[in-house]
Amino acid sequence: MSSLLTSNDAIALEEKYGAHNYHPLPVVLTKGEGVYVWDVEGKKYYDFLSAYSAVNQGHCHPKLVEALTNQAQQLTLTSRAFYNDKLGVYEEKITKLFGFDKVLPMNSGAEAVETAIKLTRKWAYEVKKIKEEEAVIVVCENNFHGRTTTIISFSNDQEARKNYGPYTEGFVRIPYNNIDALKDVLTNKNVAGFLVEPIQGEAGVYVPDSGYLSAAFELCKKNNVLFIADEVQTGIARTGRMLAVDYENIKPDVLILGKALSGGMYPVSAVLADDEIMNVIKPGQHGSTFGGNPLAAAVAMAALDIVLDEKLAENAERLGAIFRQRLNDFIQTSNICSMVRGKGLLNAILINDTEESDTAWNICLRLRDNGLLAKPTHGNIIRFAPPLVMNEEQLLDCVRIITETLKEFER
Ligand code: IF1
Repeated sequence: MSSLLTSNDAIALEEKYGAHNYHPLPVVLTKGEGVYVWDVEGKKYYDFLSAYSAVNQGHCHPKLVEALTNQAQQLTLTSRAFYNDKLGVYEEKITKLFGFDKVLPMNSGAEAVETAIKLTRKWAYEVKKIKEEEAVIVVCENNFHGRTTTIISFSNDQEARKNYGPYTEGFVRIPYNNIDALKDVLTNKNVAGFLVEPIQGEAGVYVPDSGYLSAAFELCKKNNVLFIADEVQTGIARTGRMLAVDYENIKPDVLILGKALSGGMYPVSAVLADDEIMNVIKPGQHGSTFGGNPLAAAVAMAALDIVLDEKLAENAERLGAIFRQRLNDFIQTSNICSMVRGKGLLNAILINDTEESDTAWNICLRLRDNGLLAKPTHGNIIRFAPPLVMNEEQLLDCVRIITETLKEFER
């Protein structure tokens, strides 16, 4: 398959006419199928990023394409001014699947995080009876929850927040994976919620100590504080369970989903909670034009079915263990790579060089030449997150490509 554009043409067009808010790896993709993508010159690659864990079900999954195209020929958007025949069916499916009374459907992950923040504040004032305008939400150092003005207000990543002020108030940041820090901050009776990623993705796939999330959950319960799990990146089977919090048998008070909730086919996000929390939002108090549209509902139902029918969580757990084992074997004799960490098929390696070096970037350029696409997160960390439909043979082929490429950078 080739495209009318050459890679250089496509890159030049984006350079000239597109905002420079990204610095993509120089590869121009024109087709995706399962674990593979092709560039405009016809070269084939393993996709080891999955659009930041949005394409867990694999590129252009036939059942997703079928759900999208069938619904697209019937009804795509009514707005919530009227009912439609897909939303209620989807709401019943997703609430029963994750065990909550209700869902509030949105579009992007950031919109779902913003919805969770508004929901938590409203619950704080109307149920917990915190004095209005004084609710505090606790977040973690090195968090990533999206890029709206409020969300970057509680980020400590200067790239994400600098010169976007004035910033939204009402957030306190504590160290991640530090239960004493949470205990201390919860002495403040104005704390309404604790917003946390079960694994910090963008920060570099930081997996907290076993027991941290359940201890945090118990502390929140004890202090009548909502435990808000942002599973936009870790959810939908990515870490080897349907949700990353499942490893510690936690049912969050508020659950945030996005990305692979649609399998990358359409922007779909969701906030789930039980009635005592969700019912604080009354008609006209929150919403969005596209939130809960029939096209999104149809795609999300198919995306969830694929995860269950194809046992993607089990596959992610099994292949993730093989991946980390093989990379750890390699690390024993490597001086370029010092660590591999992650859960399921959300993993990252640390490159033995400074944050400022471009070694990780250069390794990703060589991985591209060798037929595998990945991208560094911060500085010297490379995230590896293939679609969860990968099989063992393909995974071992990717391990070969990764280790052979890393060897080229051995000192
Ligand atoms: C970019 C990062 C990943 C997320 C979590 C909410 C959102 C995200 C845990 C917001 C989005 C995306 C955003 C995208 C790159 C990617 C990313 F590098 F930015 F941080 F995955 F790690 N919660 N993450 O990871 O969801 O509004 O994007 O749908 O902005 O560059 P969104």
